[in-house]
Amino acid sequence: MSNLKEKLAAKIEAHRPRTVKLLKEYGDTKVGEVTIAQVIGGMRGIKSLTTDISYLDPMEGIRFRGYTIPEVLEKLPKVPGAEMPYVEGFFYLLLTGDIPNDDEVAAVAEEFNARKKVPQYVFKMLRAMPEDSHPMVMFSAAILSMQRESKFAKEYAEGLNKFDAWKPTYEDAMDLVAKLPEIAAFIYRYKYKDDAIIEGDPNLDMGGNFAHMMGIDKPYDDVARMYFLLHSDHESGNVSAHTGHLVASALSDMYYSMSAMVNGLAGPLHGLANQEVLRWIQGVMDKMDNKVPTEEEMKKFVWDTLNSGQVIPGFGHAVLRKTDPRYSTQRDFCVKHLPNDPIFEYVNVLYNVVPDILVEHGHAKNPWPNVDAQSGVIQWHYGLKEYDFYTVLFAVGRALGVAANIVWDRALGYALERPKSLTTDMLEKIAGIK
Ligand code: CMX
Repeated sequence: MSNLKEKLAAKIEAHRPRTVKLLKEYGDTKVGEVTIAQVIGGMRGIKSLTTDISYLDPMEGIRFRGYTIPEVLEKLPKVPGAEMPYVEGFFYLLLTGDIPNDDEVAAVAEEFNARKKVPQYVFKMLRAMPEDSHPMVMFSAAILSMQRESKFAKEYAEGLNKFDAWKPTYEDAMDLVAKLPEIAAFIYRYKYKDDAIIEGDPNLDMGGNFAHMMGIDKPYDDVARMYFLLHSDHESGNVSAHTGHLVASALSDMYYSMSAMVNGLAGPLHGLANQEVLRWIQGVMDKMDNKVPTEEEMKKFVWDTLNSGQVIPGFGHAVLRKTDPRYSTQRDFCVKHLPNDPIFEYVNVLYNVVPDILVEHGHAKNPWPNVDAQSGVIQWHYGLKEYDFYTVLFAVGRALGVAANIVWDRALGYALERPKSLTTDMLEKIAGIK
């Protein structure tokens, strides 16, 4: 049995007084000011959430529990013979802030194995859905259908002390995270591979088992590990993480919250951008008869998209102001494993032309590529060409961060979210127009 829950209990006990002190003694201290542009403009930049799981610096990019992506990849225990670390060890890091040792990782892997069996009714329900249901709809519905399994919901109904609320939440997190790769692989094989389901292998780690169930050979196991890790968390304000947190703030359990998180991720301005990138590139490939365009030719395609009032998927970001390190890590992987892949060449040409064009276009605050610009090409290379499925992979990864956050939300008793709305009249009065 893993020591994760005991370790978490000690961390939580040590952390609680910090939150209590901030609230009780410094509750009136100002954090910042809010402008009308922020109120109308999607609350951009308003400092109004707390998380210790990750922090996103606009210039440096993401740090998970204080570690940059290269540091995480270097420090976490690796699967023997693999380049990438155990997803299980990464989840341990997100939850506790500590780099686990080999034994601790093995124990979490064992625990996930014990929890990963998906109830049969989930598969039955998925099979009953319309054939053209988007995989994200299937994924979200599968998670929601398991709400009846929630240990938090059961204990809450029986009367749960708020200081203990994190314990069944943790159980739900472990139960659900363990099952997500199984559900995702099922959806893929059912929908795109004639229902030829591949059973999981209990001897494999989460990434290795996912590759096995997808039916894709090495090094796709490392692709899966890298992908889940990179997509896990991007602090709390992005749509998926924020949705998960918001829904959980009503004490809706992990299943309700995670299903909602998936729905937020399914928007084309957020996680769905990874399928949009591939769709956009495929459109160019069709027009170019699969020839890699010159930079001049590519510029024309980019301008055509912008002039028709559409965004260039995979570029820009609400917080980042430089190339996303998640893009760079995936690019390094491509350089090493698939340097001559034709779609990788497209992605490279795009990297060379899009930022200058977006600057000239004058709208986007950040002209640089984000995580989604580079992720689809790797999936495509290893045979996963059904790009409607890409955001499900993002969702399996994002669930790690959202689950860790919700456990800590309960542990620290974070409040029900309830920001205040104003009317346009009121804003006009504040602005001095009326
Ligand atoms: N192509 C064209 N125009 C873009 C653009 C892009 N890639 N990125 C931003 N813009 C435009 C916006 O549409 C907006 O236009 P208007 O002023 O006409 O409304 C303007 O530039 C200002 O936007 P911004 O402040 O720079 O960006 P936002 O914080 O509003 O939005 C994001 C961020 C990611 C939604 C936006 O950059 C975008 O639409 N990118 C393309 C889609 C994408 O790749 N999304 C994935 C992001 C990562 C993820 O969450 O997975």
